[in-house]
Amino acid sequence: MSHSWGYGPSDGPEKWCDGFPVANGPRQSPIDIIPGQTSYDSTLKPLKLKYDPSNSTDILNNGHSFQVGFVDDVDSSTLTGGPITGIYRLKQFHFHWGASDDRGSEHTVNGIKFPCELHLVHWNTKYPSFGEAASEPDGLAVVGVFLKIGAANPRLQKVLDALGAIKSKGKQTTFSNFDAKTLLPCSLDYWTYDGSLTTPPLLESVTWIVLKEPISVSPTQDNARPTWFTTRLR
Ligand code: 3J3
Ligand code: ZN
Repeated sequence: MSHSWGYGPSDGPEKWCDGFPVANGPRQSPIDIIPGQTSYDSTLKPLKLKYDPSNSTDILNNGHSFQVGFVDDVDSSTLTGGPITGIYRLKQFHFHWGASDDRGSEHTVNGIKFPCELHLVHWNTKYPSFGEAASEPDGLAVVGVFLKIGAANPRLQKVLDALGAIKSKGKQTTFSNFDAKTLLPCSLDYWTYDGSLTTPPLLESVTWIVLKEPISVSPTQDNARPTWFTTRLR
């Protein structure tokens, strides 16, 4: 039986444990990142993100967010290095946002919420597929990028311009030749921890890699956020 979930008073995060008991597990995400309580690990390597723009396929309204999908049957859009071992393939990216600029991100830094958070979802190629990797403790690696209100970000505009075509759940449209690397900040310095998917099924299979440097989005661009997800208040 599939458990419906959302962000309202009757189906929001406080209720997710009813349908997804792992919500009470030991490595649930998101978390509050407190930089003063983190430790530097000299054994960690720099992140290596190699994305092939020709791998982007479509943009989908999945009812909880919109996600841009990528061809993931070849090693041409990959994450290597950083805290992970092996090769992880890019599956999709999506965003989390709120109904106003004072909230929206899933992770927080010293208790501060950002207006939006980008997640680039990758899966470990030691497993045969995304679906099988998603249930393994080292199956997924998600790169999180905070968005702060500031200068207009032209590299976001192609994504925002596509939203008008996917206003209802299940709608998708072609989204080709998009270079996901253009969404990354200059610095790839990161915090990392072992956690979970931040929405149901909340599987505890994610190596989180949260970039320290946010990217910018202008107030006008941020107001382009889909209002049709108004129930997804964070
Ligand atoms: O539920 C969907 C699944 O149907 C499929 O679309 C999959 C592949 O794109 O992504 C999700 S997921 O459950 O695997 N998923 C939850 C939301 C992965 C990405 C999201 O998790 S998060 O921790 O990055 N926010
Ligand atoms: Zn996410």
